[in-house]
Amino acid sequence: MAVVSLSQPDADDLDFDAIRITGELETANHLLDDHEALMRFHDEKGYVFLRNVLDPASVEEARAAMFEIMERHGVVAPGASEPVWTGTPFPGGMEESEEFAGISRRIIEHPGNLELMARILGEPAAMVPIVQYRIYPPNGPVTGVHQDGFFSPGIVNFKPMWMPLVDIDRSMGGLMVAVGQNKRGYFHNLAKAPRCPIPEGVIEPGSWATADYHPGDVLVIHGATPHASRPNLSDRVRVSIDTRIQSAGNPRVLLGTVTGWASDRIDVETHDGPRSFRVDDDTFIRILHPGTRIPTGDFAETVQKDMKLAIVFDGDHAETLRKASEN
Ligand SMILES: O=C(O)CCC(=O)C(=O)O
Ligand SMILES: [Fe+2]
Repeated sequence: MAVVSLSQPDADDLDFDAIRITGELETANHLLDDHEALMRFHDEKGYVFLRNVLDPASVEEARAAMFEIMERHGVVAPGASEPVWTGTPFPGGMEESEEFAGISRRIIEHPGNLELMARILGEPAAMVPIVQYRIYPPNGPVTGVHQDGFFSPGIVNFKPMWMPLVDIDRSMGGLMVAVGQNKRGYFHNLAKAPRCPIPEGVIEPGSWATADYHPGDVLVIHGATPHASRPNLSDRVRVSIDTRIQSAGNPRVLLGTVTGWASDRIDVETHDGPRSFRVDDDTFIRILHPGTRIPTGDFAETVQKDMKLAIVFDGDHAETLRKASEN
């Protein structure tokens, strides 16, 4: 179907606090050997929830790395094995901090996990260099209702995935998903740019579902599925990673280091050598802060040599230029 977004200048924004979760996410482990059936489930329900599928040692390694960072910031006690909050706040806006670099790549590129990713995609998988690491203490940040695909135009064959690294029960702010609401285009309200909040009354109120999550689980979210986190009302820290996977054979996102540019062009050095892409009004430019779009007219003055960017491309056209969050 044609993907549309809403434009409703007078609409009320969706009332987050009024959302009631009435459903339970279903696991799809039994469909892992039947990719067609797995994708039917994904397209119908808008998610794929897999219980205890990541290699345990790789999860333990990621968990230990996150705990080390939490310890360093005093968020958990030294030597803590459970994410009990000390009361020390964790600074906001750290989701893409350099401190975390490599944790996601190590978990995704673990051979056993790559095999799982290939079963999810139906072909060999690769990591997308866009990752958020979340260390969310009680009453910390809450992620509002959004559809990932709306914010990443051009990523046609990627799959967002969310991985809990501690037990995340319902009091701790795990994800809720609007089941089956992925088939009606984007709900984001273009009339209220740049935030484009989803209006009240468009998502089926009875569609919300969640689960108690455990390390080793993977939740794949359809790019058009509305989802959000819940507030963390517990005494523990919510620790999770969200990243994306894509086709290894036909990637649409690559990591590049800026080597040159003009107002309508960007040159980058990539893993596989130098590449150039066209930049125009259809390029979604988010090179300083991933949440802020920069007009194409400002591109040439804003971009800098050696910037690391995630580039979503279609042929030689840059669909999205985004500050890279992982290398
Ligand atoms: O963990 C969160 O708070 C949000 C995660 C998310 O939006 C995602 O994985 O796409
Ligand atoms: Fe998301």
